[in-house]
Amino acid sequence: MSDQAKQQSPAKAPGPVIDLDLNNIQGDILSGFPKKTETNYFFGIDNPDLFKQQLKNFIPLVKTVAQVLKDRKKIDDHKNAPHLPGGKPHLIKLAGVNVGFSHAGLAKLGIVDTNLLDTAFLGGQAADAEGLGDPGSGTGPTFVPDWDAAFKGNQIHGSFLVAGDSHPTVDSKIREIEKIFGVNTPKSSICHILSISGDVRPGVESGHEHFGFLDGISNPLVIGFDQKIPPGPAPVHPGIVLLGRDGDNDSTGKPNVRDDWMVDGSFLVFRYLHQKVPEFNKFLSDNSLQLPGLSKKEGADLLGARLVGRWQSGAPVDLAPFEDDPDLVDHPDKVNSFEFTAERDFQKICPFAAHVRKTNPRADLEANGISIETKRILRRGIQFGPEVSKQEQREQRTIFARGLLFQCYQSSIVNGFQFIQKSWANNVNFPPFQKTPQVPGFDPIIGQGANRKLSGYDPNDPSKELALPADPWVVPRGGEYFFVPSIKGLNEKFVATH
Ligand code: N7H
Repeated sequence: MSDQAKQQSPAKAPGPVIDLDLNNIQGDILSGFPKKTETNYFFGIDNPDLFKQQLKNFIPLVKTVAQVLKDRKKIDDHKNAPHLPGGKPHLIKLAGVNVGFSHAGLAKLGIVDTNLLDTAFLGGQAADAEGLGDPGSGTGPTFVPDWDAAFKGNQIHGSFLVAGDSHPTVDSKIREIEKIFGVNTPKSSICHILSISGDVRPGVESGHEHFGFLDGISNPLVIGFDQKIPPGPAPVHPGIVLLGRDGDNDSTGKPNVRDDWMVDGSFLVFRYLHQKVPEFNKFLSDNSLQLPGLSKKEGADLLGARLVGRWQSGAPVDLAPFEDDPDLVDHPDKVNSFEFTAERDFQKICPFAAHVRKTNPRADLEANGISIETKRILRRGIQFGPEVSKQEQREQRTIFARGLLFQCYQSSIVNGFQFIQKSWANNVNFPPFQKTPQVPGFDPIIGQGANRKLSGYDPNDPSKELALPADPWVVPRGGEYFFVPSIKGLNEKFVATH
């Protein structure tokens, strides 16, 4: 069938799915690549016909969910294998490759994507930046975000996501990909726009983001994929993440109509978020909470925990309100088992605006009969940039760029990332329904807007408000929205048929 004929083939509304086809779904989506380092290789497509031919040789490199599960098993077996006394197990050499396309990229390839149905994706992230609250100049059509040039002008058509155990492994995979697409040769179909690499932080900070908090704890479990469902937020239907699967519904609850090639794909949001770590630490120290028996440092740690909703250890404030309890983190049955029901109407225990409460309000909405299932996202970020230097610590200001390569998957950016950022994090009146006159305020970590403040930071007097710095600690410097197709989708829609 010609490409054009395929584009005109009738769209299908899929029925409920029984089994997920793990060989058809790109690996990072459901299982998350095991990784010590990851590179986002952003490219433009110069020669669409040639690209479609070369893509045939690239698809075998794309790691599926089934393959990532095998990789994870290999890693477990390796960790459990007997090693020489005193000898540390080395990491096994593993790489994972995925690919996504922006709307501009699909347009360049002549792919009609109307049934992707996502206005955020169709417009691209730069067009969304003002609505997300990103700083910039101008307004409406003339708005230009304060982003790095590469992310402006819709020039990014796609992204190769390459993760692995080390830089040499990832670099050699990238060279393999570049060879397939003839980069730097006369037979090149793409141009390399920018690569951004992230690394897991070293030593005891491994797994912690740059402000020092353990990350990657709470992600939605997916019905039909995750085998164990520990206590915590309800698992989500696969269609919350995958297009065309059970739960991928429109606002009236009817299954979204998708084209065949879209099924099992997912939207990837990439955000290049810089973090001002010395400034964040200075703020915590300057505003350290003065409670009986707490040192200045402990008061600063308590304030940090109340801004995030978890201690740096990962222990939830809702379960450990005034003192860290790192043991909670070692118990899968406890670490996510809270609903903000300990105290729903006041904020002595956890501020309404705490980052994890804003981004997953749990019983704040669900106890009022409002489902949050469609607002759940699967986060897959990694840190970039060096550790804070002695000079930065001394001068309490950022000199070297660092932060989070934020990535999340969902079947609707409008319901997922965009909604969380705009309608929850930036919305001072969210979460609603509390029986106090206090306005919750901004999410102190990612909330954007003028006159940023939050209430509830001081457990002694939850009505007190804390003014946040006009220059936020998290600064967006770019980003894009991508569609990450299934293997079938790649083969049937993207590869040249002649
Ligand atoms: Fe957040 N942080 O260190 O403060 N985030 N986040 N995030 N975030 C979470 O539960 C952080 C960002 C969500 O289910 C934790 O895995 C930082 C964006 C959601 O309980 C920590 C940045 C968006 C959750 C951080 C950042 C979200 C979550 C707790 C930017 C979406 C799960 C660890 C630099 C718009 C909530 C964990 C739940 C958790 C931090 C960005 C969303 C520590 C530093 C842009 C949904």
